[in-house]
Amino acid sequence: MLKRNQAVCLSAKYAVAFSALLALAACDSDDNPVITDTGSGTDTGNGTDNVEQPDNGGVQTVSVVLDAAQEIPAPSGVPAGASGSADVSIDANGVVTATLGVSNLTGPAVMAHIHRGFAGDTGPVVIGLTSDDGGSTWTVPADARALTAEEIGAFNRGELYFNVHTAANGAGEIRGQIDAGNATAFTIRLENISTTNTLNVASDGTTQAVPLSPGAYIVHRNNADSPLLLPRDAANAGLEAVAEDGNTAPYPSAVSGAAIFNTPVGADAPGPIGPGGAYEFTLQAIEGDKFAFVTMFIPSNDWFYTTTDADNSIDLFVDGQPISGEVLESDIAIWDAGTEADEEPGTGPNQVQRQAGADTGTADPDTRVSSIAGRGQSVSLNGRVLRVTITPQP
Ligand SMILES: [Ca+2]
Ligand SMILES: [Ca+2]
Ligand SMILES: [Ca+2]
Repeated sequence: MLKRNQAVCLSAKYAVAFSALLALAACDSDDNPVITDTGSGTDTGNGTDNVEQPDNGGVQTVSVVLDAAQEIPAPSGVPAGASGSADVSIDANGVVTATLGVSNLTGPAVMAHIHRGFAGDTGPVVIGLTSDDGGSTWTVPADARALTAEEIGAFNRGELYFNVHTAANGAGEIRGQIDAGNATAFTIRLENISTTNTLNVASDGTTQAVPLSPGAYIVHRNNADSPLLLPRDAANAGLEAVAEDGNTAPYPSAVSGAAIFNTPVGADAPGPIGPGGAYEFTLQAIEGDKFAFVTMFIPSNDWFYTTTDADNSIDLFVDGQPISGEVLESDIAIWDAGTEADEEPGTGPNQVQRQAGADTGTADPDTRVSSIAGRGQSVSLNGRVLRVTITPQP
C-alpha cells in the first residue's frame, strides 16, 4: 500500500516543485548506448511463439520464507522471531497447492493470501488460504481457482507473494516473495532529456521544457496489446489519472499487474522529472515477457509517452536473450488518452500545471486511446524528451 499512498496528484501547489526541478541543470551524457533491437520484426503478436516457460511442463515447488522485513507497509510491534515458511507448488494447468506455517506473531493469524506484486510493491489477492487449526497452518482450499496463463507467468517471474494478517497488523504482519528462480532482473531507466528549448509554444513564440510525471508499467505475456492502454475505445481510470494529472494512484486497481514508479532518482519523495531527471526501477521477467509503460507529457491535457512496438509493448527477450540498451526512439511515442479536449501544449488553462483542480477540463470529443499522430495531431518539439534504457542484471 505504501507506493499507492505515496502516489501524488500534480496540483497548483505542485507547480512549485516543478520550478525547483526545472531549475536543475540538465546532465550531459556522453555514453554511447547500444541501440536495442526490440525484435518487432519477428513478433507474431500472440505472445506464444516459441516461448519456453521454464519447467512448466511439470510441477514446480518453491520454498518461501516469510518475515516482517518484507512486509509493506512496515508492521508494528512484531516479535523478533515472527516468521513463516511455505512450500508452494504449481502444475502446468495453474493449479496451486501450498502449506504455510507461521509462528511468533503478535497474535493469531486471521487471514493469509497469495497476492500479485513484485518484491517491494503490493498488489491484489490472487488466492485466499484457509486454516483449520486456529491460524498456525494455512493451505490452499481444494476449490480454489487455478491461475490464469498470465498469472502462471507472474509465478515464474517472481511476482506472487504470501501475506499473513493479524489483528494487530491488519494490512499484513509477515510476507514472503515466491521466487521460482526463473526470472531475469532488468533495470529500467526513464530519463528526461528535454531542455528549456524543447517545446515550441506557437502562440507566444516561447519555448519550454517537457516535464514527465510518475507513471505506470507492466510486465505481461499473453495479451495482444498493452493492458495499460485497454480498453482502447475509452481510457481506463488508471490511464486517465496519469495522462491528465500525473496521478498514479488508480492504476494498480484499474489494471491487473500494473505497477507504478513515482520517485525520481536522487529524490526522497514522489514527483515529476524535469530536464536531467530520471526514474529508475527494477522488474523481473522471463522469456516471452513484454514490458510497457506510461508517463504523462505534462504540458498537455491528456497526453502520455508509451511504448509503440508490436503489442504496444517491448519484448524483453529476443532469440532467448535479454535485450540491453536504449529503446529505439521509434518505439516510443506520444499518445492521447481521449479523456480531455486538447489545448495548446504548454499554455492550456485546464492542463495540470495551471488547472483549478485534478480531472478538470472539457471532455475529449474523440475518446479513443490512440497516438496523437493517428489522430492527425502533432506537437512542435526541438529534439527528444524521453530516453528509455533497459539493462539486464547479471
Ligand atoms: Ca485529448
Ligand atoms: Ca478527465
Ligand atoms: Ca485537466
